[in-house]
Amino acid sequence: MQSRKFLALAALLAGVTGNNVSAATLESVSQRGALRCGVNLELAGFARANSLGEYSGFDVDVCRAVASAVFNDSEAVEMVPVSSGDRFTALQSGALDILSRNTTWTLARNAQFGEFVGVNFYDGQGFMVKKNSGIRSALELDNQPICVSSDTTSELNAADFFAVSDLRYRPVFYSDQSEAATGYREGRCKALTTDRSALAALRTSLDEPDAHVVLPEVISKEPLGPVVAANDTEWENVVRWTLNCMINAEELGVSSLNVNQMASSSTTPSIRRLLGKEGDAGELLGLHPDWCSRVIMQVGNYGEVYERNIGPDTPIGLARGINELWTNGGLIYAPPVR
Ligand SMILES: N[C@@H](CCC(=O)N[C@@H](CS)C(=O)NCC(=O)O)C(=O)O
Repeated sequence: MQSRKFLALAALLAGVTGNNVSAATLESVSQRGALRCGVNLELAGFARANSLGEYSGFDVDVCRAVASAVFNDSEAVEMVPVSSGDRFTALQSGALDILSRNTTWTLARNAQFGEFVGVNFYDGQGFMVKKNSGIRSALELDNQPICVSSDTTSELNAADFFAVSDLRYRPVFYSDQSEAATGYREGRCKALTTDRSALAALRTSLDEPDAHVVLPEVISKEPLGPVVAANDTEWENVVRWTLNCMINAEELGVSSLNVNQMASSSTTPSIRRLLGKEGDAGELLGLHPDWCSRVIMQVGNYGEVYERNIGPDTPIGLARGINELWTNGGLIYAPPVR
């Protein structure tokens, strides 16, 4: 009787598991020898290809970090450029293993399209105008044409902002970024609206960046982060903890410059756990014990990735601001490895 009950339970559990686990992404990625990462078509500092077709940027580095954790090879990534309109369809169709493309975590997207593994950039939406327009506040944009990407949170937030500010909203929609930039440059819109980080990036690609100004208003919360398909907890954890590895490394003072030495001689328990010298973090993720050391060695910690791609010393020139570590008064905070 006892054993029959047990068998029934085991069969039930097997059935439930069979239904819920849709794809073993870690396994299929491993077999393929590369992961497929959906990135922006072109956004300076975040995702951009050089003349050889090699991608780099802040969002691209999330993909490279996961490739380092899984393959010990930051190059084992196939970059798949996706637009704001096709990013979620691409993720759901299985064409992408990760979507890492200035994508805002919202309830509806989480419920419908996939799991956000964390936040790699806390952003907010703003407006950019030509300096010589004389406009110095978004409240001066009543009934002015506003360039905005379709299928974005930008489109929705702008509508909210104009409604609550009692201003008339005149959106000019575009589905292609270069078209929008051209439209804005040629004066078809008085302002361009999207995430402020993207405005900073787009500004650098205009002929005379100094002739444009980002207005002071921040009209929304845009927590940007990588997304994976739903129903694959194992893969979700690999991507989530790769991001957490980079954040924890910065907090613990582990960088690409000292990771080897830290791995061999640090006696700090949290550093030893992060770098696979103690505990079973790698095993729990289905990865090599050195998974996080490899990420830091090949890609760097969160701060290094930030400074290299979008920090104050780059053309994008974004101060850390709220994207400082929590220990420095910012919002960047990763749960512990233990
Ligand atoms: N974070 C926002 C906006 C992201 C977004 O797609 N921004 C624009 C401006 S940078 C863009 O990439 N447009 C190009 C395109 O539509 O492919 C979202 O997740 O909806």
